[in-house]
Amino acid sequence: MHGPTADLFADAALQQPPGREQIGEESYVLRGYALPWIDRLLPELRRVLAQSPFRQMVTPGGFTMSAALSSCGALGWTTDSAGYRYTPLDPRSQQPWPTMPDALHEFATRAATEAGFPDFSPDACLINRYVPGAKMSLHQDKNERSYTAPVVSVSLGLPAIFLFGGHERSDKTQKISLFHGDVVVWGGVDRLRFHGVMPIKEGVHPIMGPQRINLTFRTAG
Ligand code: MD3
Ligand code: FE
Repeated sequence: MHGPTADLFADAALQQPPGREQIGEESYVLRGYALPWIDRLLPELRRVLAQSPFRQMVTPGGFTMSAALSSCGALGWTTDSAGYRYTPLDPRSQQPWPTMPDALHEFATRAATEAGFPDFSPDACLINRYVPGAKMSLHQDKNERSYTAPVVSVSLGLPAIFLFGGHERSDKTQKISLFHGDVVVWGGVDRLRFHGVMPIKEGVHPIMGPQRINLTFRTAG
């Protein structure tokens, strides 16, 4: 077969479904997927942060993280001199983390379904805040009890350059730009790949102001 028909099929085979970019064997960027949800998500996020405000945490090695963190859901991720772990209590208040708002849970399960993970039910939502200059060094997420569930992340505010590496720290990384409203779903074989965030560039986002907030939904327990 020759001519325009053959080209049409060749192109179709290379294309992702609209708005779904594959970035790994089982990982997808859903561009702008959160935009229709923003007006439902932000008030819930504000409620969560009023109860458990952002705080900068210290790594077991004694370094203060440049990103500030909070959590909602049954389990929240924390770090201090004793190590990285999930806890049922906010160490700052010694009270349970704020419950995960229904809108956040529903959002995360729908996004996961969109990427081929229809059974996702997160029990932890980690909330990272980056001001310009803040970054996250290359790491693996290894504190969850099981790695069969995917991770769903949503980027809000200032853009970021996300670094997606391989299974060894020294593996080459690909750079992926993430913008306000972008959602990424990481599953299966990609779950333990090294990843990080380059220092956030100076700027002011029209809705979120001079910051980037990233939510990651996980099955931790
Ligand atoms: C890829 N956060 O909180 S979210 C983290 O933008 C973290 O705040 C970054 O890495 C951020 O641990 C990236 C995307 C993400 C989260 C978990 C992953 C990517 C992942 C686990 C495995 C592979
Ligand atoms: Fe991570």
